[in-house]
Amino acid sequence: MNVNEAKKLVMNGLDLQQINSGVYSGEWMAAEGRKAIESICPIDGQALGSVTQGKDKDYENVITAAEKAFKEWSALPAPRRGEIVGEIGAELLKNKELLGMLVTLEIGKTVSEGAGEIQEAIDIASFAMGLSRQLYGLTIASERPEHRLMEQWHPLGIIGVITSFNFPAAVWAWNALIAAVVGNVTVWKPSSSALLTAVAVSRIANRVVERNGLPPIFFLTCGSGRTVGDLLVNDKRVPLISFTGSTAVGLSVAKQTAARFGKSILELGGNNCAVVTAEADIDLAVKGVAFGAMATAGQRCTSTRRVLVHSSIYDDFSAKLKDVYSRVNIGNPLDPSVIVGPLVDKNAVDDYTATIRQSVNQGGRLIHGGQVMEMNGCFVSPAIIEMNRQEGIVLKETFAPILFIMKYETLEEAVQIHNAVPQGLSSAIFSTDIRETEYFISHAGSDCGIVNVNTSTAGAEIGGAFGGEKETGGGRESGSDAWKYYARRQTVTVNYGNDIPLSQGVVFPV
Ligand code: UN1
Repeated sequence: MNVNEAKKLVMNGLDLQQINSGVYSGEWMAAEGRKAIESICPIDGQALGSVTQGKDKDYENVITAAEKAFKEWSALPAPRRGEIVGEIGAELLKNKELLGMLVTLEIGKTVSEGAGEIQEAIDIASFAMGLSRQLYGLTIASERPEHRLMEQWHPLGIIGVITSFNFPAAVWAWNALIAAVVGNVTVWKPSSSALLTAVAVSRIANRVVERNGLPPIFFLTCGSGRTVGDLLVNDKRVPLISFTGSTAVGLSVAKQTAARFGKSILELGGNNCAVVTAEADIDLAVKGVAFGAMATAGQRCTSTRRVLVHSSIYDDFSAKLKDVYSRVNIGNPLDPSVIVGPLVDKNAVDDYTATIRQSVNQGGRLIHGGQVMEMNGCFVSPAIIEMNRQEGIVLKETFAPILFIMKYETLEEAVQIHNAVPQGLSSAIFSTDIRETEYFISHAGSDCGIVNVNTSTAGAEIGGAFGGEKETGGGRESGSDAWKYYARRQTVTVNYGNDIPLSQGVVFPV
């Protein structure tokens, strides 16, 4: 399908023609006198559409509506909230193909990955629905007679969700749908590279809430980080900010929220590494590393950026990897045979070129790719760069398909190199030897939040908690018990006796 056909299909199918507003407070803000921001399609460099950005007063309208909606939403029993979130999942499923294609048009994912993105949101909806009947608290044995001690979890209120371009629907869903079953409402500031996806998804989710006779709970404020982002991050009425983006911006978000005693969930940069040992199934490792490094054109937080290969298999592995790279189809991501689409924008292309240049200046040998393609749009060829030592540019995250390949001799040395970067999101080991794989997942092994054995650093399922250590920010989102971040814990002591016995044996004879 060509880009113009896809644009027509998506804009009509999702009924996006009439929406030109990027602010939703229960109704779409009127456009007059507001600045429009364009959404540019990275496949052809043309505008896909535009939405308007609000002013301070429009932001106030959103927060006022959110405070009101929170009262009503949090009063519903959690399983009822879960049913509504389940219905949102069903609506997303109905629109999966069109929404996936919109993701392809806005940020350049392949059609399969665009559909996968929406599937990830559907998966989290069903997870959240089940969770709505399992928001358990504890009962604790009290040291006092005729006392009961327990803990329960209450919603926080308004959650600010700031997302990046690369998972423009899924990461919103991780936050907004889990927050919703816990009883919260959300205000979303999406990336300015994925505005229409944010409009489309918010509209679908709120329609479901409204048809259940409730006020909308998924609010939207499109705009730049410096305007809308700062308002949200510094707003005392927003007790939690969930931020996905760069380490530099994340650090400032953390400081600003802490300064007002707000909480933050940070999902920042990754510099993910795969270790391929002498005992690896080499063909499987090649596939896992190729997917990790090239999927989403290397623009996932979980993308494989480094591969450490045992010296005894280094030549074999790198020859096979180069062979896979040379067979990869780069181009229009709407074409199902294409597996590497464009980078998100021209800035990303500049970062790619600068990183390749710096790597070569720092002693790297470009053994595959590394060129900007002579095509309209933001296409580059995935690069493999051999490095003798891990230093300089290798320690930085570049959101592009650039893979650094290095040699190692012992697994201890590999783990030491693996961990010697500032980031700590995802990691992988490829080995058929249980002693090696167990070592890698032990406390002495990978220091990341996510560790994979014989599979890629990228492509985590929603059932586990997602996030990482060190400069990745320490946050956890999505599955497992990450829901607790969106709740306040309350410890409850109930005395059902006729006296006031005191804890720690204290006497107070009044
Ligand atoms: C991200 O890049 O911010 O694990 C999220 C993965 C996806 C999510 C990535 N499920 O690659």
